[in-house]
Amino acid sequence: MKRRIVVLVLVLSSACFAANDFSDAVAFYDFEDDLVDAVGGNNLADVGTPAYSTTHKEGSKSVDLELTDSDGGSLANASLSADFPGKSGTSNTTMSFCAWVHPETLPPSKSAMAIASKYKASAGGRSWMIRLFCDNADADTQKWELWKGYNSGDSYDTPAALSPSHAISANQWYHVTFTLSSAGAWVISVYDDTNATRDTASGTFANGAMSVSTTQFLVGARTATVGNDIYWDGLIDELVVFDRVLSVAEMNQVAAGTYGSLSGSGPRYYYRMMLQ
Ligand SMILES: [Ca+2]
Ligand SMILES: [Ca+2]
Ligand SMILES: [Ca+2]
Repeated sequence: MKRRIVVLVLVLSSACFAANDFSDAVAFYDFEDDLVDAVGGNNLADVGTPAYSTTHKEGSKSVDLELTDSDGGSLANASLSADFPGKSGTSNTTMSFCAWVHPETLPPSKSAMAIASKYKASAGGRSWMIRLFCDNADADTQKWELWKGYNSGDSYDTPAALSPSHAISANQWYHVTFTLSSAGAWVISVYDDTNATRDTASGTFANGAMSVSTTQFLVGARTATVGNDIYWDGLIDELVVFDRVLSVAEMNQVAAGTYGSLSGSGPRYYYRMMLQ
């Protein structure tokens, strides 16, 4: 039998595909005038009155959350997709998180601003939270912090922190990422867009896996015992949640806009093979 292989090679310029492909993500918010999840159906409801800014890192807009208006986005636990990290009734304890953030102000001493959370600051509600914190125990240094609950969300580990090599400033872009494994291993890695530097810290939480909880998913705030608190002040863009641990190399791809199947640095090839 005659067998012929026809290979069609299509060379795609990376310039034509300078955007991430998040089709393998749990949730992806591009913040182009709304709080819609482009991949997982985890659409957020407005908290306060979020606005949209043309200062952006992806597409043409970012979301602009005002501290003074208590702005954010929320989705109840029961409405989260089945693969969402920390969803109650699941074993979803492995995750990665990426977002571009551009604070308009910095938190004062002993204060924090949450980028995103599934974390209620009371018993039973603690899963995960990423935030910016002004550490009064360390000369009021601004740090990125990852919080994780355990013991059915009743308790929390000593927070993981990243102190970057350049001081964190208002009105600059940072690509903030973290990963969390089911064994409690964590990585916080932040790309400072202004200084073109990446800082990474890693470790293992003492108390194992993250607790799942019935706490809502919040962008730009934390769930308090009553209402929400530690609101974010500033811009957030290209927020993405995964149910696996990304490598730092993949975090770099996300920051560079080259993450996903039809993207990459340099030409990519598409093979169509027909066996006859
Ligand atoms: Ca955008
Ligand atoms: Ca603003
Ligand atoms: Ca503001």
